[in-house]
Amino acid sequence: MSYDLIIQNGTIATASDTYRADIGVKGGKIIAIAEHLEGAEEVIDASGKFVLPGGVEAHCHINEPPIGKVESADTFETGSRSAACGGNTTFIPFANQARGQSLLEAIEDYRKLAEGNSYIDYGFHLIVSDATPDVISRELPQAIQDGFTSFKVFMCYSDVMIDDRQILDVLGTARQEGALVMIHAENDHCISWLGSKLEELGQTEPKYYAKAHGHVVEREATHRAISLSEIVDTPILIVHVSSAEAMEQVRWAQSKGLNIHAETCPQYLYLKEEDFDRPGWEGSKFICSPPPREESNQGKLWQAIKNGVFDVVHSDHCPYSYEGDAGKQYHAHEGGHPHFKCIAPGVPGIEVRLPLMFNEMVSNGRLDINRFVALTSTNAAKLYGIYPQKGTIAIGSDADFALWDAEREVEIKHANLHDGCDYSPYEGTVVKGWPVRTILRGRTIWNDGEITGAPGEGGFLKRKLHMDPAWNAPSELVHRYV
Ligand code: DUC
Ligand code: ZN
Ligand code: ZN
Repeated sequence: MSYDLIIQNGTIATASDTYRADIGVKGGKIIAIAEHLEGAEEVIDASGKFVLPGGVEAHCHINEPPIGKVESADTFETGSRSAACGGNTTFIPFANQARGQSLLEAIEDYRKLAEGNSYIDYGFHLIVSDATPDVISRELPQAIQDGFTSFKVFMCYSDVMIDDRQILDVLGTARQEGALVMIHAENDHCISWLGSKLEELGQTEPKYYAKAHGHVVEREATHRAISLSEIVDTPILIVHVSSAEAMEQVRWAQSKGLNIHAETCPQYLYLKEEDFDRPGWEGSKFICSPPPREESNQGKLWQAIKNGVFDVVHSDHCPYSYEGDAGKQYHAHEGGHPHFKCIAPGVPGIEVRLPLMFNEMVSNGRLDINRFVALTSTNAAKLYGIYPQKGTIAIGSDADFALWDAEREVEIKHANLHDGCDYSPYEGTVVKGWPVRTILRGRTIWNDGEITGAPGEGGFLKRKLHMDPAWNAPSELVHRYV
């Protein structure tokens, strides 16, 4: 037998091409792509299906520490299982440094949580919440060498945010080492001032969350993040861009020649501010940071996706259960009514990211399938240093695939999903196109309703630097400050 596995008769789509071919796999790698292959221990007939690179989910919060009494609903086992059932073969959650904690110690803590528990391959972005001189000059460079080549900083949330000067320091190390900084861009002082004013007016229902986190709050911070990146002359990626006004800042920076990357998420393309108006505590299901915006905002984000402003679309899966006293309604159990300040921000969505995007991009014809693959797999693999091992179908790449039935219509019901949460904000949404089989390094881990993988089959990915010369070459147009 020449191959461990042959995938026959499928239509391969990568970020650049769509064509009919068979794929031969040996030792977990793609070793042949040809019109017709024979001689394998296992043959999968992919007639009528698309064969795509496995999804790369590069923004998700798994097993993060509790916020007060509110606990993450996913472990590495449940989060990776859900990701696998949604067509993903790689995910990159965060390793969250607590204030006062060594960054390298935080990495070890998360490695222990993940080891032996993940269904799919994984790396970690680091959340830098304590940018001490030792972290900046010793721990970060060490972590980058160890394969943690991207990190996130927050411009809001008192327990994790760092100030502009500290962000400049982090960017300086990123520039020196060639790493990528992801920035959560919302202005903390504005959020807290607006929140207090709303509270004084008695405006505390979930819908007022969107007012405290208004467009200007995100737009200002986005512009400031871009300025910090310009000063240090190093690329950044603005995560979870929700507001068209923030997106316009990114577009402006890109047109100026700055190396600004951007991500948006399904919640900003499917959910709306009006969802907060649902009765009782229901509105809390949609609270995330930044929040979903008014419906007219969605079209502007779609146009920006078409125009290439966004590199990636990720779920920002951040699961807090709806029921119980350790989730969205913990305050109800203490006798409270829905108050936007007392609801943990985050929505689950790791399993439905790819179907939601396939539905709008491919089934509804907004983009071609190659752009879908680029935005949900290939670009993340490039940005985060795992390409071409991940994110494409090519000789020598890992044999990671999602087989898609482009005709299958599915109504999203949380009861059919596989995460550790207890609701989906997309409940009742009907999508066309579904990942019917997920293959990790040649092994089927999800097969049309059946989980065939196991925790521990996913391995740690030591990531390379993100540098892609086509994207990150210094711009001739930009003034150099340092
Ligand atoms: N946004 C969320 O909604 N939750 C966790 C962190 C974040 O940035
Ligand atoms: Zn964030
Ligand atoms: Zn997030």
